[in-house]
Amino acid sequence: MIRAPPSSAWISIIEGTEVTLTATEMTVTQDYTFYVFDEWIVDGGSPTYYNSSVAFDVTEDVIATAHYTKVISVDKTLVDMTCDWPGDCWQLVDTVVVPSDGTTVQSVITPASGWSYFLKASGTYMFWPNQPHGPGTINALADAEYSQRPIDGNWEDLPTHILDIAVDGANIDWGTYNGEHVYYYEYTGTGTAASFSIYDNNYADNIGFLTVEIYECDPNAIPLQTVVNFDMTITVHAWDALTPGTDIYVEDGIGADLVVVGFTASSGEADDFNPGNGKGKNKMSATKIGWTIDNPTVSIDYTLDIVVQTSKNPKGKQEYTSTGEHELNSGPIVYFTYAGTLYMLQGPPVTVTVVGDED
Ligand SMILES: [Ca+2]
Ligand SMILES: [Ca+2]
Repeated sequence: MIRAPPSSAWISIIEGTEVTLTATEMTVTQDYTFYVFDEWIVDGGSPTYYNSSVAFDVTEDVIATAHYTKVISVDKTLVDMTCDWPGDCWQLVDTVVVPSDGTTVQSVITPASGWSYFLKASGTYMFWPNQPHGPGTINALADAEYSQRPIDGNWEDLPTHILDIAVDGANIDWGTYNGEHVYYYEYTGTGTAASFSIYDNNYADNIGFLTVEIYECDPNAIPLQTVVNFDMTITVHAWDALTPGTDIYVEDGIGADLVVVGFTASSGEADDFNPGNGKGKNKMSATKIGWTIDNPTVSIDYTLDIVVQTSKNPKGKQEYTSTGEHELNSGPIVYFTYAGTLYMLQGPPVTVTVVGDED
């Protein structure tokens, strides 16, 4: 494991630095070797490169963001967040009415790729009206998974999922029969709208609809004192060849209110350690994860997947115990060598918001 020497040995650069461009010409002192400036600045004229700076012609004062992507980039994203189901974390984000005429309907929201959702299907529709039943007739009903047999009025699960709600064009199993006709299904987002339809072999006699509600965990509305799992991914990408023989070292600090459940590196070696700053009474200390990447190949994503969970605080209560914004860390730092110089690149943090009434 390679550990980073003191940060003072590096030239520090921060991803996403804001630079103010003042009309009509502004010279930015960042070393343009590393920075890429927002595309739209080109509207104000092509940048001019000097020895270690870059100048733009702009017609009015603007604030631009400089991205550090010409040599190497680091990103950190929250790729999923889950809590126990059911629970306060889960919030209704969409309600989809599924007609019984075979039409496919789509969610308004776009479930994020890889994120966890719960679908709640409820209601009944009439799939076979006015069938002989005893001395009279019955309007046979169906719900998301089961349907009534006219001959005895019993609810049964027909083979091949006929009369059920299909999700994204696929027949799914909504589970065991529920007399209230309410079913739940854990769903993973695909990055496109979820679609629903009722599968029948004769739509002409159908009347009514079913309802699908979509629930998700919102990172901007995490309830107090709830166990939450956060799945995060750090992505490192080399845009230019680095100095041969120099490993990239990435370090990520996990807040003291979280515990590391696990991590997996796509390449290289990762390990967690405790910097030892939590020795005092009842003090909780942060964990760090160090990740050494072998010399990176240009234009390949190197990823470190990290799962953390809210921990218990010194009083034994489940975090989070206070509302407001919480940074899951201060952002990953990448240490690397380029053209003989050591650099340290600060990546973005992941921020969540805790809501609720504090005691
Ligand atoms: Ca029918
Ligand atoms: Ca069924």
